[in-house]
Amino acid sequence: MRSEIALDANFARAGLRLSALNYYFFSLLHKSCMALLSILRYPDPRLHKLAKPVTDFDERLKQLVADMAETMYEAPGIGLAATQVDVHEQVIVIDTSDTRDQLRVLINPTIIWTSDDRQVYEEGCLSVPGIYDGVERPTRVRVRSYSLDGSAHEFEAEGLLAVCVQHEMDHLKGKVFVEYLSPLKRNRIKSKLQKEEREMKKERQVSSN
Ligand code: K1U
Ligand code: ZN
Repeated sequence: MRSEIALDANFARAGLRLSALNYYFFSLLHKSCMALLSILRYPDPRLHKLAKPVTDFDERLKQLVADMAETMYEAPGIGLAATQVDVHEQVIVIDTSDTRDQLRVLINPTIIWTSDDRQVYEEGCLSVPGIYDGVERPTRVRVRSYSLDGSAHEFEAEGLLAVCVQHEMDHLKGKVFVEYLSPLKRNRIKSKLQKEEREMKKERQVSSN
């Protein structure tokens, strides 16, 4: 219920410029058929696919964004790239606010400027559950992207938003944050997650019998 109310406000901010009546019907339609998507887990090879630019700003795209937002809020996460839900198109949702009511939708994003200064942030990833490690990236970035209505926007990000934008844009290029870590750490993480996957598979088999 909380995220339904947040999503109403979030879609309004995310570039869906609709009349009051149209917005009412849109939110009814999307709330009634929003779905939680399953998130690919590292080392799934589909996480390394290159996302294609969005060409059609249509109903299907709005539904994808609604489903991604619901999936991100439910996880919970502060970002989600379409790659992580096995859709290989340049779509990202982000909400780094404490109040969880400031959804950003980035379609076909490009980083047009990065600061020379860099910071290390302890990153996590919904595709690499339970693992957090330091990654160094530019402290500030300037981003150009499109909204759901096809309009172009530019904004400058710093702090957690800058970290999150760069992390999600890496996903669209098929890069997972563990690839910044040493081969030793990466292989340990891979083995841990593969073991967990085998155990979850076994549990699913037992409960289905
Ligand atoms: O998988 C993802 O891409 C989402 C990821 C984004 C991210 C987190 C930290 C640094 C860079 C990018 C997450 O949201 S992991 C979960 C998380 O960090 C978090 C969840 C709820 C509240 C606060 C943080
Ligand atoms: Zn991630």
